[in-house]
Amino acid sequence: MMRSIVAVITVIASVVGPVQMLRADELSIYEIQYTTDPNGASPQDGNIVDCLGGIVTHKPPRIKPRLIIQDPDYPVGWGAIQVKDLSSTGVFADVNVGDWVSLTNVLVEESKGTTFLQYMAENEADFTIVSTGNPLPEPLTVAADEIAAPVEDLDSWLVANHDAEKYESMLIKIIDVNVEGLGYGKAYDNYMLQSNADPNFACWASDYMNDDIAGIYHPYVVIGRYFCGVVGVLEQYTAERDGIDYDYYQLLTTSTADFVIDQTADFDGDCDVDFADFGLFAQHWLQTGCAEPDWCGGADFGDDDPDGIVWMADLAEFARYWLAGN
Ligand SMILES: [Ca+2]
Ligand SMILES: [Ca+2]
Ligand SMILES: [Ca+2]
Ligand SMILES: [Ca+2]
Repeated sequence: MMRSIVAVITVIASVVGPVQMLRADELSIYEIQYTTDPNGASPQDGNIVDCLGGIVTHKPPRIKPRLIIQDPDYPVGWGAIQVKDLSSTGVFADVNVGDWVSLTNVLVEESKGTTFLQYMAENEADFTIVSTGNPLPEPLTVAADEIAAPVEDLDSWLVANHDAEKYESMLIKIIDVNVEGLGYGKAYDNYMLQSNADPNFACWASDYMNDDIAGIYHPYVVIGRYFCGVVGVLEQYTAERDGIDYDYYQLLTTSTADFVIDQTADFDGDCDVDFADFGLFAQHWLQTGCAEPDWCGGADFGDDDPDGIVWMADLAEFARYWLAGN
């Protein structure tokens, strides 16, 4: 009998390997973030996990060391997460934007509404720079109402729902907005970006993670300012201050480049320059008699002033904007 038990254990051990080798598979960011819970908390909250990680999209200045990483395999939601160095030993000093970082033994923790991978020495957390120089994921363009501003009540500012949760920590872009208010939020550093397409829609933004901040806000952020587009990392924030409860999502800009002001070659008005814009430009190819105010749909915009015909000079100009991404 004893011999047969030993034999069975030996067989099991040979299949599953030594006990100390047993560990959960590495989780993708998606597997950590994805939830159907209306409150949006990670199903891994409280667990110590290994994570396949993602590309570092931002390494914010001035605050407790952290990385924001995004997995480009999940471009439409649940694809990014924040990593915070709670050991404060400068472990991420040599990590750069564009590096792909994977992590082991990090604690998944919901903190003030946002899911973090907490990097703690006592858990023997570790990380690997898997590759460097990766292109950053393209910011996902969303409508302002998809990350809607919270609704004010007597003693609260709360979002109506957590539908924006899937964008948490992802690079996203909203287009065609104006700055319509300053001084919102728990730290009074939020501003309102109101949609020009539908003024009923607005979202909150903040510059506290911006490399190029001056004072509370980036210098571009003034009441009434128009932006073709604003890019940022979305963060949820929950807190109580002065008897007021807050629960909101804020678009966190990362640098001056996140404020898109002018897109000269953006022919379809979506605040980028891509193949769709080239299609509209090409419709005017070799058109003559271009004149004010339309200048052949704007296609007569070559590097000298408009000359009335859409030809090589205009194509070269378009190509310059296309290559520059604006
Ligand atoms: Ca959240
Ligand atoms: Ca989350
Ligand atoms: Ca465009
Ligand atoms: Ca021309």
